[in-house]
Amino acid sequence: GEIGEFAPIRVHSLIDRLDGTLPSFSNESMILLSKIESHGKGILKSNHILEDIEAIPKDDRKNLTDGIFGEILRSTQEAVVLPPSVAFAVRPKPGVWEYLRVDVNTLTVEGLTAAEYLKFKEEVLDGSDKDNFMLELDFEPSVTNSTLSKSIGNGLEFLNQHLSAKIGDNMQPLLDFLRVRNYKGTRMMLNDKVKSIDILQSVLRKAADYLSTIPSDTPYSEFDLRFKEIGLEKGWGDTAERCLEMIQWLLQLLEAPVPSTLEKFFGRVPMVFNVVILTPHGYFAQDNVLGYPDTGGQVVYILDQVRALENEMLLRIKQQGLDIKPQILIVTRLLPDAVGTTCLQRLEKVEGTEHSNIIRVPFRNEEGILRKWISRFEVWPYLERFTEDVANEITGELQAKPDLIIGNYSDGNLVASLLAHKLGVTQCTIAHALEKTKYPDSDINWKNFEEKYHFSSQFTADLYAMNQTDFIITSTLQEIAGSKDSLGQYESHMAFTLPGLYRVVQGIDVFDPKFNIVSPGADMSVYFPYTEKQKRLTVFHPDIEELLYSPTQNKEHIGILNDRTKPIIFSMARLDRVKNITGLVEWYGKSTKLREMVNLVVVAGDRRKESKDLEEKAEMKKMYELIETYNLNGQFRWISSQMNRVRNGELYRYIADTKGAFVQPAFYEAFGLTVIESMTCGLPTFATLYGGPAEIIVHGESGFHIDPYQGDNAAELIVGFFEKCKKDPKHWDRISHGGLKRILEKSTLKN
Ligand code: UDP
Ligand code: LCN
Repeated sequence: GEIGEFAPIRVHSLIDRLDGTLPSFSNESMILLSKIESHGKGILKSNHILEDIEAIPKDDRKNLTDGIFGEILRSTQEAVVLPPSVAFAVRPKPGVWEYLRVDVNTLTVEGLTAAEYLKFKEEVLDGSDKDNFMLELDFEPSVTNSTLSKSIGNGLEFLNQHLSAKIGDNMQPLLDFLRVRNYKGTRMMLNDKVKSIDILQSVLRKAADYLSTIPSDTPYSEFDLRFKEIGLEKGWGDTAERCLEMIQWLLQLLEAPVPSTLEKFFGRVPMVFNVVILTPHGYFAQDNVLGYPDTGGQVVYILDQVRALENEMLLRIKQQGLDIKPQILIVTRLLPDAVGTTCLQRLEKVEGTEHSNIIRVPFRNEEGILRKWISRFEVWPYLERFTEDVANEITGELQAKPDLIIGNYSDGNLVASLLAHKLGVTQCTIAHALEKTKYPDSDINWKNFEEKYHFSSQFTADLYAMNQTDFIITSTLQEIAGSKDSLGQYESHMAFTLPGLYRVVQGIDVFDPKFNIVSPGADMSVYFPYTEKQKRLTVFHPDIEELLYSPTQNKEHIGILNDRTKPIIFSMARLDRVKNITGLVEWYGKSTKLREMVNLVVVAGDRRKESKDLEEKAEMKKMYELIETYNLNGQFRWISSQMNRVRNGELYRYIADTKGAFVQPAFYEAFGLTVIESMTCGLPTFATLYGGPAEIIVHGESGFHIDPYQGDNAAELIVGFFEKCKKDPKHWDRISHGGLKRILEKSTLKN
C-alpha cells in the first residue's frame, strides 16, 4: 500500500532475466566468478573482466558468453569485489544502468539500487572512513523523460510535444505569456484590448482577413495603426506576409496545439534581446592569449558564438518588425597584472560585431582585488562575491535585466546559476569539458586530487549547475551519453560517490530534454581548405617558414628540421597533461620508421616566459628530457604557443602542402576544436578515441582514431598511412576530402 509507493522501484531487466537463481549460472560462469573474486577486495574495470574472460579456454568461453550472464558481463563497466560478494555496475545501453550483487559462495543474485551499489563500493575503498550518515543527493528529472536513445540531445523536439500535450484545451497560459511581452516597458504582440481567448481569436481573424487583402510585401509601418486599434502591437513581422504567417499559426494553435506549429510559432515570438555570457576564469581576450594554460577552445567557441548570435538576433528582430538594439555581454574576470593583453581593460568591443562587448570584473576577497592570474582550479573562493559584483555591473551596462544567461565551463556555470536564480532569468549551460571524465577515478580518489585540483568544489558546482539550468548545450552526443562502448561526460554524473563527502544516487538524467546538441564548426573565414588557392594567405608564408625551418633556436622555437622535403606531422594544444603532447613526442622518438618518413612539429606551451601553471611546468621539463633521450634534434621542432588565429589557419594549410597530417593525442578530449580546424583545412587528422573526436571522425574515412594509451599502435597507424600515401598519393587526398566532407555535414554553428 502506502509504503510501497515510496519504496525505491527496482527495474532490473537484465537481472530479472537472471531470475536470482543458481541454474542460470553455468559451470563456466562459476569459474569466472571465482576468478573475479580471487582478485580480492577492490574495483575492477571492464578491461580486467574481459581479460578474465579471455583466460577461460575458448570452447568453454562460448557457453559463458552466450547466456544472459555473458550479456551482463559484456556491458559491465565496473565490478566491486568484497569476498565473498561481487557487485556489478552494468550499462546495457548509454544512459541506462543496472546494479547487481552476486554472493559467490551461495550463488544468490540480488539487484541493488544505485545507493546500495555506491555504499558497497565505498566499503572496499581502503582508508575511506566508514560513514553511516553520508549525505545522499538525489536530483529528480525535470519532466518525465523519454528513454529512447534517439531522443538524447533532441530536447527541443521533445519539449514541443510535451508542451502541446500540456496546453491541451487550456489556452489561458499562452494568452498570459503573449500579453506580457515587452521591451523595456514597451508592449509587443498584444495590448490591453485583448482580454480573453475569445477576443484574441476574433482579433486574429480580423487581422488575417485584412492582411490577405493587401500585397504580401506591404511593410508593417503601413498597417501599424490599424493593428494597434484592434489590439495588436509590434512583434508579428516586418511585412504583411510574415505577420499573416504567424497569425495563422497562432489561430491553428488555438484550435489544436500541434507540436510542429508550436515550434514555428515560439521560434518567432520576440523574447531575447539582452544576453549575458559568463566565462570568469583565465585570460579571456581577442588577442595574445590563445594557448595559455587555461585559455583554449572555450575562448574561440564563445567569440564565434557571439558573432553568430548577434547576427541571428539582428535578423530576427528585423524580421519581427521591431526596432530594438540587442546587447550581448561576455563577462570575465579583470586581470590588473595582465600586461601585454587587454585583460586589464574593463570593456572591450567584440570585433566584427555592433552590439557585443567583453566586460571585465575583478575577483575580490576581504583583502581586496586579486591582481594576478590563478589557475581555473583555484577560482572557487572568489565566485560568490564575483556574482554579486557582476549583477551590479551588468544591470548598469544593460539598463535592463538580461533575457538569457549563458554559463561556460564549471566556474561560469556556477556564476550563471547563482545569477539566473537571483534575477529570475532563463539559464543555459555549456560545459566545454567536465573534468570528472578527464581524470580517471577522480571521484573515488577525490581526496588525492583535492590539494591540486579541488574537485570537491568543482564537481559540486557542476552538479548544481546542470540541475539548476533550464537547458544545456553540448557539442556532441558523446558528451551527454557516450557511445556503446564509452561513458558520456554527463552520464558519469548519474551515480557516483565522493567517499566521506557525499554520494550522488541520481545526479542527472541523460534523457532529460534539457539537453540539446549543437556541434560547433570552425570559422570558415579563418579555417578553409588548403586547395582554395585564391584565398590562401601567402603573405604569411615567410613567417611560417621561419617558424618551421629557420636554423635559429630561441624562446619561440627549438629543434631544427634537417630535411625539408619530408611531410610534417603537426599538433597544437595547451600544454596540459591531459593533452598528452609529450606522449606524441615520445611515440615519435621511439618509432624509427616514423622518424624516417616524417618530421614532427608541435605548438605547445609558452617558453617565452616562466610558467605559473603546475602541469605546464611539469610537461615542459618532460619535453626537454625527451629531446635529449631520443636525440630528436634534426627531426623535431617545438614551437611556443601561437596566438594569431588567422596565421594559424594558414599554418594548418601549409602543413597540408607538405602532405602531412595533424595528430591530436589527448588522453581525453571533451570536444576538440583543433580537430575540427585541421579537418576544415583539409589536413588528414589522427585523433584520440576518448571523447569528442570519436564522434567527429569516422575511422578510415574522415580521419583516424588513435588510442593514446597504446602509443606503439598509434605510431604504427601513422606509419601505415604515410606508407600507403607513398604508394598511392590519392590515399592522402581521399582522407583529406573525407574530413572536409564530414565537417560540412556535421557542424551547425556557422558564421
Ligand atoms: N590554439 C591556438 N594557439 C595555441 C594553442 C591553441 O590558437 O598555441 C587554439 C586552437 O587553434 C583552438 C583552441 O586554441 O582553436 C584550442 O581548442 P581545443 O578545443 O582544441 O582545446 P582546449 O584548449 O579548449 O582544451
Ligand atoms: C574545452 C575543451 O577541452 C575542448 O575539448 C573544447 O573543444 C573546447 O572547450 C570548446 O568547447
